[in-house]
Amino acid sequence: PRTVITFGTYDVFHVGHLRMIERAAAMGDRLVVGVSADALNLSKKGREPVFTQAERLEIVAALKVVDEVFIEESLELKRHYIEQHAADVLVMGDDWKGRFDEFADACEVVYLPRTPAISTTALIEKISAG
Ligand code: C2G
Repeated sequence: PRTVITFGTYDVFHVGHLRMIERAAAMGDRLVVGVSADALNLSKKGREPVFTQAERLEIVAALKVVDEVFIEESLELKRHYIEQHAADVLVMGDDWKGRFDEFADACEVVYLPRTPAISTTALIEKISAG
């Protein structure tokens, strides 16, 4: 079986997240998703996520196409996660294009186009504007 791995914060879960996860799942037989830890998100984006890592993990784990989830503690552990889950393919959105090419010796690395015009940041702004 071909195992696919993908990573994300998935905060304020939206259809852009869903489509990326569904397309990742379609690339193999088994999908493993790493959900960014709260601390990782804070260091990466400079803000606390709206939902905690436990809540974000629970939402992603409930998706029909997701077989396994885990908390991604650090960006530096990507190779470890790929090996631990015996991933054959790493799928990432093209906002990360080129950033994970170094893992091409461990698995296939694929960047998929993002869904345009939707983001957690834009949603937060829309909601706070009232
Ligand atoms: N995404 C998308 N379309 C959008 C928004 C997001 O396809 N409009 C995809 C992203 O490209 C990513 C996934 O949804 O593949 C999760 O997005 P984020 O939660 O923003 O992920 P990010 O914080 O970039 O975390 O190890 C890397 C990080 O954990 C990735």
